[in-house]
Amino acid sequence: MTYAANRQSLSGIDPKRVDLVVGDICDYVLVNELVPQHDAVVHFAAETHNDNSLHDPRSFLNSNVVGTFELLEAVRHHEVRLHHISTDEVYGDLELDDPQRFTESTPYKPSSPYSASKASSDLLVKAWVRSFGIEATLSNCSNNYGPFQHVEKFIPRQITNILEGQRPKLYGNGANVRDWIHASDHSSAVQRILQAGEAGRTYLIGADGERNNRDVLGLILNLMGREADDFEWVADRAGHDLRYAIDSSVLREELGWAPQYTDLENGLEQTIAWYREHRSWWEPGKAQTEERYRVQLAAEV
Ligand code: TDX
Repeated sequence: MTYAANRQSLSGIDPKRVDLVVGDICDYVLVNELVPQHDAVVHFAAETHNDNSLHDPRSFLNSNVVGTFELLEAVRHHEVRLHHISTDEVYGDLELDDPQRFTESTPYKPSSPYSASKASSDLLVKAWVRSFGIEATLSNCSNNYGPFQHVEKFIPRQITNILEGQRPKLYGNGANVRDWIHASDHSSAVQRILQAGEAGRTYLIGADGERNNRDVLGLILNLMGREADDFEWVADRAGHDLRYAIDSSVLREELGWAPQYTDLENGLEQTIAWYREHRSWWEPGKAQTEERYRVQLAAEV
């Protein structure tokens, strides 16, 4: 339960289907008690926000690298299947006009403390597969959006800013491209890999959703009835990756997966409606998040 967790996310789920164990994945004793009680471990736990990693990298090394190491040791000793969740950011970034997209064989070239920590965790998983023969699969997914996303992330930050009467914030010149996928599609891909993925393999997850940040913000402003220029330019992120793009054809062709959300505007409309209807979910953490951004920006000046 770090700052990014929210107990309200479990409301509405049948309590008989979920056991919430509050603990740290770096806690060797706890992890070794829990892992043998399960058929599989799906390892989503991570520090994920690039901006935070530029200001406090230590927690990223702890959760993402040491935490993954502890899980690997536990699944090795108890012979439990692992699926490791990771990010397209491990591959670095692409030029805007590069015809190539990331594939399973693209070399690793992470840029930020966050992406370097995720790349490290991926390499640990691959080493445990090769050296110890653990039964593990990996997936690297593009940028997620949808309900329940923390308000530090680009899309919910701008939606909730508008709902609170603040102007959205765009970094740099807004030309950076992200490859958007709805969180439900990410989840269905993970489930498919768990069911049918081949041990030791990496699968790339993406929904052909490349858009630059300015265009995405333009869609949000339009859907929320604001003028196209009703936002603020703010200082660029240090080392800001220019473009991510995923080629997910292996997942589609070999495992028969396909995304359900193929229209970003439609997905954004539903996401905006969700944030409008779930103020009690995001409001308590909003001021703290914006305060963290304010402090981070002040430290850069
Ligand atoms: O206020 C903002 N203004 C802005 O222009 C914020 C928060 C972001 N941005 C830009 C930076 C990025 O180009 O929007 C883009 C998306 O930013 P984030 O939501 O911070 O995502 P990103 O850095 O691309 O990383 C995300 O996708 C890959 C997740 O945070 C990672 O965990 C995931 O691995």
